[in-house]
Formats: sequence, structure tokens, C-alpha cells
Amino acid sequence: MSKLKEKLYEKILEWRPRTNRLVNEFGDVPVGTITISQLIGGMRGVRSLVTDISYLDPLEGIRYRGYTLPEVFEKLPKPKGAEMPYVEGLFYLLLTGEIPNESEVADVVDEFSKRRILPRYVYEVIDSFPCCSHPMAIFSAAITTMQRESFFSRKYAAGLNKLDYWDPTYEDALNLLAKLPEVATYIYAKLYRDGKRIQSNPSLDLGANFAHMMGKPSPYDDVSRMNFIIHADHESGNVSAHTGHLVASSLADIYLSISSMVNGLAGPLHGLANQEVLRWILAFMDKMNDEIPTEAEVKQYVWDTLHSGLVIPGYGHAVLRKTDPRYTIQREFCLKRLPDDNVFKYVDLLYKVVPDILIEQGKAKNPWPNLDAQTGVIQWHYGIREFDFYTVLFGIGRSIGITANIIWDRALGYSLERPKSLTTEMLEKIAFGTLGDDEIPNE
Ligand code: CMX
Repeated sequence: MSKLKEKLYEKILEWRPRTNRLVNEFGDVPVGTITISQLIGGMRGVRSLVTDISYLDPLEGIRYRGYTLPEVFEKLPKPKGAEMPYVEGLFYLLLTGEIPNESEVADVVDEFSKRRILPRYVYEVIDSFPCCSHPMAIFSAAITTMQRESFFSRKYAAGLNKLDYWDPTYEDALNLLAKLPEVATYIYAKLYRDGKRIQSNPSLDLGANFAHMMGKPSPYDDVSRMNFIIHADHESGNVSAHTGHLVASSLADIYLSISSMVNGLAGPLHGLANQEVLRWILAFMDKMNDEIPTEAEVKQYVWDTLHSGLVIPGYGHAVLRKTDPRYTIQREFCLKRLPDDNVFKYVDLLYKVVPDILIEQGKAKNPWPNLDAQTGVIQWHYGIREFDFYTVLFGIGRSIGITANIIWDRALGYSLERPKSLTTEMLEKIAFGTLGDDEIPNE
């Protein structure tokens, strides 16, 4: 058993009694109520999910296992000479709640490296996609195709004790995560480099190997590590995390759950916003003939967008009410590494004017930028100009958090998700006081 798996099992045995006690002794304790506007309005703020992998505070931003992102970047071990930590170390942290030491990270790097080889048919599936397919559609399909590799599905079919569900799920998770960089870089090669693939290098960590397969020199290895780490998790209610959890709750295996998660991520209000940001900024640059606009011109462009009934991509959030720390980390990287980049200058100018405009418009509850406002400019700077690929990068990172969540869901025996629906007529009766809550069946 790998060190990570041993440690995880130790933690699972420690944790199970806590969950069992909550259910058995305190199962009837209410944790909130739900209003009609929450029911119709996308369930904002409804407390209905449990995760210990990360927690999102509206003002502070995300914490992974209790650590803020700056703490995560400071504490996790880094490859020699790198500024950013090992992505594998983050996976260890998310799974166990502990910061790994050098040898524990080396063990995970080795595990990933051993599992990285893609079955031949995955390349063939990617090759067979029709022209102009979106990379996220190909990414999702490639992951679904690998479902036949699932240990969990095979073990389940043979008869698996519920207490052991986490074990083959863990194996599936590692097998899939180790392969995602190869899947993504092959999609990139296929779509934008005439299929010229660069072989993976088993002696490199995940971030460095990804950069190598993208054909990008340093510091793109650190860019990749930073990118995958900041995108890994954002508690469980966002569309991608929730989709992954929901699908996995039916005991669909990791491959089916993660491909579903990828589909949810591919919506423009969620992960696809990173490509939309670049598209929107490039259109502005085109309009300005690449000249740096005045503040008045930036304001005009933002207002024109709003007046056309469009959203400002990269701004706003369903939970956050301050600038996203994932934005700040990337902004600091840009200020240090690419302060003179023209696209970054636009991003910077937008940061100065968009929040005030959204406040003046008075609709968005959060006028501040989210992470998607900054990710594209970094990729663009390092030569990844095909912006419809950016959400695939998000998808690799997000898979790390979702797989960690699914392993724990299985370890703690979380149930099939099945909330109850009501009809509009029932809601009207509740609103008018003609239908009591106790008249609505809960099952
Ligand atoms: N530009 C213009 N209008 C915005 C806005 C923005 N950036 N953000 C919110 N609004 C509008 C909403 O469209 C909504 O309008 P209506 O009342 O006409 O429907 C109103 O303000 C209230 O919305 P909200 O409660 O503040 O935001 P939601 O929780 O409903 O939605 C989000 C959150 C992210 C979808 C929204 O802010 C948005 O569309 N942002 C732009 C797209 C984006 O950047 N998405 C990426 C988010 C991060 C991620 O998941 O990757």
C-alpha cells in the first residue's frame, strides 16, 4: 500500500465515528430553513452538502483543509528550484488533511508517474472527433471512454462491501488524475499542433510534465502547478463539484463522475468564463487597435457590454463577496512576471473600473473579479493562444478536488442524493398559507 493510501485509511477510521454519531444521535437537529426565492433561485445559501476538503468563506475565500491559499503555497513542498509547490502534494493534503513531507510527496509523484500511460484507444477516440469540436467536449468524452478501466465498477459487480467502496475509488482516482495531463495535451496537439504529440517524461512531476508535453519551457511548469492548485476545489455547491458529487452518489465510478463534472464546468457562467474573458478582452483590443485605452474608453466598453444584455465575464460570484484570492494570487504573479504584457494591462484597467460600474448598475451581488478574470492572460502570455482550451486546464485542476471528495463520500457512506421537488401550485399554496408543510410528503 502506498504511504498516501495508508495515511488515508488511518484518517477514514478516525473520521467515521464522527459522521456516524452525527447521523445516529443528532440526525433530527435542523441546520437551516429554505425559502421560496432559494428554491427558485438556484438554491443559493441552502446548507445541503457536507465536505471537509475545502470551505468557502464569502469574504475570505477558499481554504483547503483549513489552509488559506497563500498558506498552501507557502507550506507545501516544492520541486528543486521551483516557486510553486508540487500538485501531488496538494492531492495528499486534500485527501489526508496533512501537509506532506518531501518523502510523502515523492511517493505520490511516483504513484502518478507509474499510472500515467494512456490506453491506445483514448488517442483514437480523440482522433475521431469531428472538426471544430470544443476541447471540453473531447476532454469529457475521452474520460468517459476510460470507464472500462474502472476498478470500482468491476469490484462492485463482483460484490463489494460498502465499507470498502473507498478503496477501488481511490485506485480509479489516482489512475485517472495521472492520465489527465496526457489526455489534455494530446487534445491540444490534435486540435492546434497537427497531432504532433510530445511524449511524457516519467521523471518529472505533474506540473513539469504537463509543461513539457505542452512544449513550453520554464516557468510554464510553475504556471501549471499554480493553475492546477488554485482550481482544485471550491467546496461542494458549485456546478462542477456538485455534479461530480451528485453523479458519484449513484455509485457511478470516478470516470463517469468526472466526465459529468467536466460537462458542468464547460458552461459560460462557470469554468468556461476563463475563455470568455479572453474573447471579450481581445475584441476590445481589436477595437482599440491594440492601443492602451483611456479609463473613459474602458468604462464605455464595460457599459456597452452591460447595455447589450451580456454579463461581464470574470466578475461576480454566487458565494464570494470580495475579490477572489485566486484572482489575487494570479494578479501578483502577473505583476511580478508579466507587468508589461498588453493583455495584462487591459486586465489591470478593467480591475480598476468594473467593480464601480457593477455597483452603479446595482444588480450583481458581488462586483469583484473571480479567478477566471486572470487565468487566460497568463496562458496567453506563455503562448497558449487557443483560448477555448483554457477550461480544460481548469478541468484538470478541479478533478483533483472532486476525486478527493468522492473518495471521502464513499469512505463515509454518504447516501444517494435525492432532494424533493415541489410544484408551482404547491409553492403558491405554501405562500398563501393554504398548504401546511406537514401536508407535503418528504419522500
Ligand atoms: N456582469 C453582469 N451582470 C452580472 C454579473 C456580471 N459579471 N454578475 C452578476 N450579474 C447579474 C446577474 O446576471 C443577475 O442578473 P438578473 O437579476 O438580471 O438575473 C444579477 O446580477 C444578480 O446575480 P448575482 O446573484 O450577483 O449572481 P449569481 O449568483 O446569480 O451568479 C455568476 C453568479 C458567477 C454566474 C455571475 O456573477 C456571472 O454571470 N458572472 C459572469 C460569468 C463568470 O465570470 N462566471 C465565472 C464564475 C466563477 C467560476 O465558477 O468559474
